[in-house]
Amino acid sequence: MNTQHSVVLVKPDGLQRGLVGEIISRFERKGLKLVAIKMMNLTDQILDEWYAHHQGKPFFPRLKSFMQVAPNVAMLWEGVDCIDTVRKLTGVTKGREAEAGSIRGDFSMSQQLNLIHASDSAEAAVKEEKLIFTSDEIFAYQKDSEVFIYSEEERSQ
Ligand code: 3AN
Repeated sequence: MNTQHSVVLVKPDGLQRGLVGEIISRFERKGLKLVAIKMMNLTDQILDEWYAHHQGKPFFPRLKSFMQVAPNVAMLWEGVDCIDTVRKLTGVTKGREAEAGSIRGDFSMSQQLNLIHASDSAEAAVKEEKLIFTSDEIFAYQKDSEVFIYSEEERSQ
């Protein structure tokens, strides 16, 4: 099967608001496969690389310190076209503009406190997976329900 990985972080606001289970549940119910999960404090070094595209912007220092006020829950999800699927379930960056039905659309009012990070490209997913997970934290296993999630044709591609 031609699958991708997507890195998801439930950020400090999601953890504080008790939304970890809700967020995991949305990806599980969609049919994505959880292949890694852990709780961690994000270091300055990780955040500088993680948000390299925001370096120099006025909100960057605030964003960094916000990401360190509590641990993050990091996950790796797997599926066909996983990156776009996870972004769709996540919703656009500004919570109050995100589509109803998406995680941000249903639970966030803010641009910074938007609960969740999700990889936005294949290149970002590879970079983020390396920054967060070691190979022994990522699990390869057979998900038996996959025969009811993807067609035979999709599974053979
Ligand atoms: P997304 O999280 O939707 O991929 P990015 O990569 O543009 O959006 O932004 C990364 C994070 O930076 C966001 N999740 C949000 O917490 C924060 N952020 C983005 N833009 C702003 C902004 N204008 N003001 C404050 N925080 C921001």
